[in-house]
Amino acid sequence: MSAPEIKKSILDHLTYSIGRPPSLASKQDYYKALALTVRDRLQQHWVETVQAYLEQDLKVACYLSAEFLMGPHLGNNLLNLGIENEVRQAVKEMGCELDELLAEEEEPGLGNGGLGRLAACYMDSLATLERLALGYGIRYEFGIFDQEIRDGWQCEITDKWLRSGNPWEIAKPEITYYVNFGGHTEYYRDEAGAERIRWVPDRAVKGMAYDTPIQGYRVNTCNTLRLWSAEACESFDFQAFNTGDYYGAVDDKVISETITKVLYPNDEPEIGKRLRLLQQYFFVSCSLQDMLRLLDAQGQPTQRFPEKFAVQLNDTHPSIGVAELMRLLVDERRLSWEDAWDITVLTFGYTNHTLLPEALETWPLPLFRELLPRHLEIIYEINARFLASVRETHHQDDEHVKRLSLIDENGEKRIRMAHLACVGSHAINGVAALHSELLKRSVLKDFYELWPERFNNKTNGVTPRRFMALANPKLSELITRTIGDGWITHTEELRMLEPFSEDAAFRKEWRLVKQSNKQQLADYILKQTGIELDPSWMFDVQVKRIHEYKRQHLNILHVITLYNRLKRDPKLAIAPRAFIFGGKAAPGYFIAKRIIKLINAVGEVVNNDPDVNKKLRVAFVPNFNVQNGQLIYPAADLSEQISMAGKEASGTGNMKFTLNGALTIGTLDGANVEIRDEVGEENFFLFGLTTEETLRLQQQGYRPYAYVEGNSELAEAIRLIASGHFSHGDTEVFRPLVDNLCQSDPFLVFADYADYIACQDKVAGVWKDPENWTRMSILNTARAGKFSSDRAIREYCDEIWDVRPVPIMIKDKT
Ligand code: GLG
Repeated sequence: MSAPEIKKSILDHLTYSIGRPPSLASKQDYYKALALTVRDRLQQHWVETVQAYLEQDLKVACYLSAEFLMGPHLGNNLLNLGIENEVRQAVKEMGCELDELLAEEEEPGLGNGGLGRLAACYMDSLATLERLALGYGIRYEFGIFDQEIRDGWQCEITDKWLRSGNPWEIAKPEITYYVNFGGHTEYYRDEAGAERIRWVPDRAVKGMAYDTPIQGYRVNTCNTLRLWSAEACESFDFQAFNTGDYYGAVDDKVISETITKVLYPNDEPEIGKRLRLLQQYFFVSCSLQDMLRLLDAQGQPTQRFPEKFAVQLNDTHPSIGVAELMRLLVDERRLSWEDAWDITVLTFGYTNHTLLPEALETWPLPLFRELLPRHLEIIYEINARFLASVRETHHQDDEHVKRLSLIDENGEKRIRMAHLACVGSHAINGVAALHSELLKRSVLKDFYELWPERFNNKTNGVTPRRFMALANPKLSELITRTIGDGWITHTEELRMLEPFSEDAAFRKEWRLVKQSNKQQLADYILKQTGIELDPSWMFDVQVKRIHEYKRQHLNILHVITLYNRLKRDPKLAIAPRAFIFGGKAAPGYFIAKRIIKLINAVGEVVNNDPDVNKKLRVAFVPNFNVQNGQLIYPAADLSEQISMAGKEASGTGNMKFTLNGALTIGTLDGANVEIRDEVGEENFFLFGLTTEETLRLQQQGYRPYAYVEGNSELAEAIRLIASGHFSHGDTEVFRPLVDNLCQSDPFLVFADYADYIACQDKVAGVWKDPENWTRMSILNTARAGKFSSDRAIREYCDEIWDVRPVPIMIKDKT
């Protein structure tokens, strides 16, 4: 597409789609007209992709996820289509700057953190690797809240991302399904006289599809992200309307539409909320009905379902799908239980994303019975058959059988969704090598002993398109100029950079790029917070959800330690550092919200104290999201990956930093282990207890206060927080945090403190030699190729889904 063609299309859309003369059009109007121009182009690819699917007997990867954290579409689509320069020129001729139009886009924040962003990276890689795929999820009217910081505290603002419309989605009113809830089940005889069961629900909701095209990088494949929105079946209850109860008549509509109103803002959920179960069942039922319709549309028999669809469960959120597919096959399609079960197990794969026991989903039995009575019966039947086979073939004792059961009978009975997912899937994977091992040893041990062949590892990955090519254009230009652009789709080629780490001229260019990225971030932070950062300082960054296990408070203890050292000796020669934090806390997570307050409180004191603020600064970037993440990762010198070992399943931010040349200070947790293996231990700052050591320490009886007594710097830091030094004398505000650490410290912050500080001192030493730091930075990027989501998706496709590449030809390119 040439610049003049783009210009014409934008003007056409201004007139015909938006209805504004150019003289009256706002930036938002121009953004939309441009988005529609780009979307037209995607639609051509999309139609050809669907055509290929219909004509050939192809298998589709279906990624079921309650979250897709896509980030802004425009920039990414321009990159993947390869038309950024033409568009920049076209809009310039119309008096606009492309960057201004890019800034007009509301970020679709339909996810909390790593899990939702992983789904988005996987969609990018599936299209780029020319694999047919459908992402199925929920079109939340309100995504993850916007975070504002007021007086150091997090405030949550509703995310009205649809307020100006969404040019990327296409409503498909013809693709709708009914989803039932409640009621009871009953026996009946079918035409052949056989006794069957049917579900008599007492409510129904309609799910409508909204499709977003997902364009691969420089290929013709364009896949679909299909998100379901809930609607009332009828806008009015006519019965009530006729009797004059007008408001009562629309009640049902209001209730139905609340199902997809809002994303639950918990990253590691523990809440057993009814609406959450409704959301899960709603989107899973729509998605499975949609697959069956696609199968019918191709004239394929139901038996072929697993040959046509590989369905991946992104955590347990969609695991009700196991029972729903059984219901659709047995009750509605009248397959035998055995045939239906074979299809189900061949179809599903299950990815586990967490070992935290409080995050493993279970539903109270009464709630489940009330909403999904038929599914409860099906789960009972699955469980009965499963446990009978376990007793028979494995001669398991009662204790063992109890542990495997889909129903937790300790206390109030609950359905264990992870167990349902394991029983109903032929493949079960963790998201990093360590995590997959720990799964087999802890939460899923009994299942591993039963079916070792089902277990496998799929280390997470991130897309190098968004997180390098788009987010870090300057580094990308330097890399491409040096080794060609093959790395964008074959990140293993980044290895060709290794010899350049010895080239002083190249190192200088590398440093200049980093410097300029840091200046850009500093400008952004100044604008957002009023805090001034010097880009010649080390940028030490921790951005991720705020959670005790991720230990942002360990990081802030380091800041306080340096503060104390400088206060004692203002002339102390320390390497100047900017500590940059960002991340949202779940609105109901009391301690996490105090950690945010503490970071800001320490920042206020440090940044305003002339004794220290020439060497230390602290900034909390409000509202960390995909968009500002794209500014942050390229500007980091040091990446903080300091979770307690054994708690972070993988992490993906760690990979984004490494790809962009940050050095990592980290524990042996999640994918950090593999990052260190790849980049070399001499290019990674390791500290902290190992998983085994943490377990041993906790078994022996951990006494956090003993560490305070044994370490004067730690004692001083804790004393200062408790004394109100950072809170205008208020000794109450941080008391819960201090008490929690001194009394229980569940994530071993104190136990790891001394080693963390020693390691940070080492970091500071290495920083003093910029040539060596740059050498290490280059080697980090050069050796990070494994962490591309392309590698991860190839593994899923080859080892679990059996989904092969299908190049899409554009037949008529007029
Ligand atoms: C989880 C984990 C992360 C993981 C991510 C994607 O906590 O460690 O990287 O999924 O697998 N809840 C999450 O974000």
